[in-house]
Amino acid sequence: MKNQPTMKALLILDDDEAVGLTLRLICEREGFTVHCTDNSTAFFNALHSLHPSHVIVDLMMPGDDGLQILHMLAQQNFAGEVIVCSGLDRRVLEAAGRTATSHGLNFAGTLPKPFMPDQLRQLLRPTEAQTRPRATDARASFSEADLQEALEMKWLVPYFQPKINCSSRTLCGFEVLARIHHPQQGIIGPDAFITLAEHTGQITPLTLQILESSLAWLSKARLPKCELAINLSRRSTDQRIAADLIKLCAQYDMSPRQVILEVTETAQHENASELLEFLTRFRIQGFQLSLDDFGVGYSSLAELARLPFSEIKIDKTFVADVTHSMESQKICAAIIGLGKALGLTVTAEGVESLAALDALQELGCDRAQGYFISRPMPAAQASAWVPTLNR
Ligand code: G
Ligand code: G
Ligand code: MN
Repeated sequence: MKNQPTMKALLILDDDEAVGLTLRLICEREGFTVHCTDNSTAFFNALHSLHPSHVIVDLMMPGDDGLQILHMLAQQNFAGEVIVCSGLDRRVLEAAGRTATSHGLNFAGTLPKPFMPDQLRQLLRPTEAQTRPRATDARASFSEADLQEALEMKWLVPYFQPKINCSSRTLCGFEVLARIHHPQQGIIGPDAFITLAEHTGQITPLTLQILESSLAWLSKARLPKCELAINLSRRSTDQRIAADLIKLCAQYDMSPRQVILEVTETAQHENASELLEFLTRFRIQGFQLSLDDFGVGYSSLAELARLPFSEIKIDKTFVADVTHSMESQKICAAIIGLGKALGLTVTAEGVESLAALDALQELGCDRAQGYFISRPMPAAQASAWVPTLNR
C-alpha cells in the first residue's frame, strides 16, 4: 500500500456487532473516523479505500483466521497501527501480537474481551514506533570490501552505553558498541557488519580496533573505577586477541579487572574446548567475563555451568516486558536468583523505563543498561555523561 494512511481513521474487523459498536463509540469520541466490517473480504476492500491509520482485528471469527489476516496485512505493507482483540487467553493474545511484530507490522497492543475504555484509549495513543523511522536493512548493501575499507580508513567508531548500579543508580561502566561512520552512508550499526565480519575473517582486526580505541578513550576519560565491557564474538577466539588485550591494558595503564568481555550470541562456537580454553585464559589474567543475551539462543544453562563467567546479562526481550508480563517478570526473577546463587553479577539490558528499573531493583538485579538510562553515545558525550535518574 503506497498511499499515506488517513490520520485518525480506524477500521475494525469483528463479527460481534455489540463489540463493534462499543469500539466505534469509544474511538469516535477520541476523534476517529470509524468503519466496521464483519468479514475479511469487506475488511480488505475497506482497507484499500480508506487507508486507515489503525486497524483492530478480532482473532477468532467463523471462517476467518486472525493470524492469516495479520499475515496478509504484512504482505500488503500495511503501515498503520495494528491492535489485536479477542476473548482468548492473554498468553495467546500476546503470542498473536508477537507474530504481528515478527511480520514487520506496527503492533500497538492487544485488547482483551471484555475491555475497559481506558485500555483501548491507551492503545490509540501515538507510540514511539510511529515517530521512529523504520530501520533500513543495510546488511544487504555492506560488503566485505566495504568493511575492509572501513577498517583501513579507521571509520570504525566505538559508542559507549552506560551501565548503572540498580540501587545506587550511579555509573559503573560502559558497554562498547561498534559503529561505522561512513563518509557517504552515514552511521552504520553493527547488524550490518558483525555477522559479515565473522564470516569473512575480519572479526579479529575489527575487535582489536575497537579494543584499542575504547581503551585509549577510557584511559583519558578520567573516570576512575569505571568498567569497560567489550563484545567478543564466539567466532573471534583468536589467541592474538588475548595477547593484544593484555598488552593494550598495560600500555594504557588499565587493570584487566576493569575490562569485561561479553561473549555474544551471534554465532555458536564449533569447538567447545577451544572456547573454554580461550575464555579461561582471560579469567586467569584477571578479566571479567559476561554471558550476553542470557535466556535466548545459545546462552544456555549448560554454558553457564561449564564456562567461567563472572556476569550474566538478562536478554532485553525479558526486560522489555518486566512491568507488564507476568512471564517475563518471573523469568527475570529466576535469572537473578540463579545469578546470585552462582555468585555472579546480574545485569539487565534493554531497560526502557523508570518502572522497569524499579521493578528490576526490587527483584534484586545488580546492574542495568538501556535507553531509559542512556542510548549508546560517541566518546565525547560519554566522558561527560552523569546519571540524572529519579529514584
Ligand atoms: O546497538 P547495537 O545495534 O549496537 O548492537 C547490536 C549487536 O551487535 C549486539 O548484539 C552487540 O553485541 C553486537 N556488537 C556491537 N559491537 C560489537 C563489537 O564490537 N563486536 C562484536 N563481536 N559484536 C558487537
Ligand atoms: O550485545 P548486545 O546484544 O547485548 O547489544 C545490546 C544491543 O541492545 C545493542 O544493539 C544496543 O543498542 C541495544 N540496546 C541497548 N539498550 C536498549 C534498550 O533500552 N532497548 C532496546 N530495544 N535496545 C537496546
Ligand atoms: Mn553485549
